[in-house]
Amino acid sequence: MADRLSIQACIFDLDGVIVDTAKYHFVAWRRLANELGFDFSEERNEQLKGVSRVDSLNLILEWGGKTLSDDEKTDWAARKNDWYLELIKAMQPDEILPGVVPFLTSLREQGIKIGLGSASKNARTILTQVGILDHFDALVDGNEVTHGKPHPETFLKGAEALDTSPDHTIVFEDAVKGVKAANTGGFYSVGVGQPEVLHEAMMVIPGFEGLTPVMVFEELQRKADEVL
Ligand code: B16
Ligand code: MG
Repeated sequence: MADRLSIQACIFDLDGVIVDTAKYHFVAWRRLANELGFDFSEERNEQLKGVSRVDSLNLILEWGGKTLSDDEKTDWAARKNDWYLELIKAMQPDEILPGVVPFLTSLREQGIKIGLGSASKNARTILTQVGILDHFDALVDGNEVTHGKPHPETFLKGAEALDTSPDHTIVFEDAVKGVKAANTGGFYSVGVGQPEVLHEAMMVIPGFEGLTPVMVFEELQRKADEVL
């Protein structure tokens, strides 16, 4: 039997874990592509999950075979963000993914600290818009990091802000790059999505509906015991 897990904090990715903003990113990126004279599919949009704004733009331009100067890239990225902000302005609390609020509430009741670790520079706006900003003790977003996921900086800064360490912290992530970031940083990693895609995560959940923190702690403990 491994040492008992002593979890002090949980850090959540935003897009794909707390809310599904990928659909709004897709609409805005697609508008950008169309205005530049090409298109891309929803399947390709999957590859943009968890990827920073500038890296997403570079990928999309590559798909469309377009070359832009740095100044032009800055302009188009700003335009895309304006369209995206316009879309998320209409978001409502019912867009919080099922089971997330009860899960966060239960963590708080158990004295476990809660952080957000997102690549998005709009994370605070989104959490405010859907009314759950006050569930979080610390927020690390795209404005605060130099290295995007799979670099662990986002989550390491989150753990620091929560005054804890990776070996006492669980990261919830829907993107392969985010799971890698959590693992590299020495965190417990929980994938949110499909096990075939997120096989590097220590455990995978389909979502938070019907899930309690204790269920996650016990499953992670079971995995830790299996390793020994
Ligand atoms: P922004 P996450 C990521 O959020 C999105 O998954 C990704 O599609 C987006 O490009 C990135 O944030 C940057 O977003 O343009 O709002 O700064 O999954 O890390 O919460
Ligand atoms: Mg995500």
